[in-house]
Amino acid sequence: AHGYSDGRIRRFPDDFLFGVSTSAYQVEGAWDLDGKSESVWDRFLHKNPDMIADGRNGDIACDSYHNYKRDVEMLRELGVDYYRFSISWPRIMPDGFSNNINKKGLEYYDKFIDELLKYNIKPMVTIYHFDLPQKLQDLGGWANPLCVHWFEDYAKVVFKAFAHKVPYWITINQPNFICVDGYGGKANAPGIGSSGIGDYMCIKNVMLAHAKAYRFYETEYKDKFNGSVGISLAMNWADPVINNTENYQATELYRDFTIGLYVNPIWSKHGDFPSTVKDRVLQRSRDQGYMQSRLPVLSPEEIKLLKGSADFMGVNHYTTFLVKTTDKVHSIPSIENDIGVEVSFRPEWKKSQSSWLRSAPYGIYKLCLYLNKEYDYPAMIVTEHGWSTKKVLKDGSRVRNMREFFKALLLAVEDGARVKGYTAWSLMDNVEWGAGTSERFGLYEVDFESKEKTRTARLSALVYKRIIERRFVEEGWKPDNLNISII
Ligand code: PNW
Repeated sequence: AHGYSDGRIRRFPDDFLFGVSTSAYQVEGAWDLDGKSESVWDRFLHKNPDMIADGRNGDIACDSYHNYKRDVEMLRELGVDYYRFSISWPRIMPDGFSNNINKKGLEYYDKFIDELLKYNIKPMVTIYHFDLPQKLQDLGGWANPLCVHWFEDYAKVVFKAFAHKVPYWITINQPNFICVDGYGGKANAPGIGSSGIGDYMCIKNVMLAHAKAYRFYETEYKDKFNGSVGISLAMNWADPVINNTENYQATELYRDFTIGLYVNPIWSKHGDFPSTVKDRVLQRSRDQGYMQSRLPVLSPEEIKLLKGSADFMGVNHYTTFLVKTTDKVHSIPSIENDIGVEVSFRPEWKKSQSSWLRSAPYGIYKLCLYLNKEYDYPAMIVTEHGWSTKKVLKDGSRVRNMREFFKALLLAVEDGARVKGYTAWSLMDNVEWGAGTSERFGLYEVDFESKEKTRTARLSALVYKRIIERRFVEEGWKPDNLNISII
């Protein structure tokens, strides 16, 4: 129905790279070992244990801090080109600042990176994936403009230690999740609940922090090591629930708030936040009795700093939402009210184990073409895409979701999308933030009850391995059994 059902086999380009992803809080465990200090997620889930769907927090998680050799074995089994993982700020800088650099923390990542390189697996390092040192949260965290410099100092330490070994860098994962869910909302750390205010303060600071880190690498290391530095943005697709002009316009504004707010400053011709978003927040602020906008302004210098500050666009894509307008204006500010829409799913889109995630594979095709049109054919890497199930080894729904996604992605590549790589979320089951381990995203299942946190390949692991080997999607292919081994 969406054009990729013409039966033609499309191959991944020869230089297309395959990887898998995790993040530090979600897999490492060892939350207070060897000098690591408390992160905002440690604090948040220790303080609110009832908020975790199954009560399991990241204190131990997959215990990758001790099991990292097994993790590399799995990467070899899959045959991936690279591994995307994140570094924990409070593990290497327990006070948040560079006065106290934890040698043991650096050693852990150094050993791990060497283990990857030994087997020719390229590290793709996310410098920040949600786990701010609690000590910096006590100073206001990302709502404080000083956080831009705190992050820059942290990024310098990380680059200095690993720039010679790491070809791919992601400064920050999903500013919208950090800010809209963590500072606007209350369900994610640090849970500030200042929607329409704190979220916007955070967004400006996170974007500037990214740009500072990018510029530092550009100046100090680009010539020497020629690595690529990007940022990962959550980019779900959105379509109008019913095709009429009003919903179409609402959908465009929704895209500007969820995609453009983060992409425009870096990739648009003139930089800055989208004018549609600036206009809407100013309008709503005025309606609420505030002469000035709740959305902070980017100065000409800041606009310049941000513009072009990425070698690739990291696309985290999971699903598609349907949008319709609601035109109530509330007296109390919120980003939801600024956007002014309701979102839903098409009832026939298959459900995953996560309420926010339905299968609508055509979304990646439309998203890629939209990004090409709006932002002049940016270089992209899909830095996350995945599917959640219950604890089950025969994960047919994940296999289906992956195959459909690849078919739509390959069609987008054929139609001009410059996608250089794909990263499955996730290598293995892990702690899904507030969802605990009730939602499983892994190609490998993790037995959290066992002392060893035993990892077992799922059907999807074998299918992914096969796709990496053959470089196209074989519709009916099934393995004879669920064994996987290193070849
Ligand atoms: C990502 N949505 O977050 C995160 O980067 C990962 O750490 C996380 O484990 C993974 O998705 C699976 O949850 C998202 O609502 C959270 O569309 C929510 C959405 C997308 C991504």
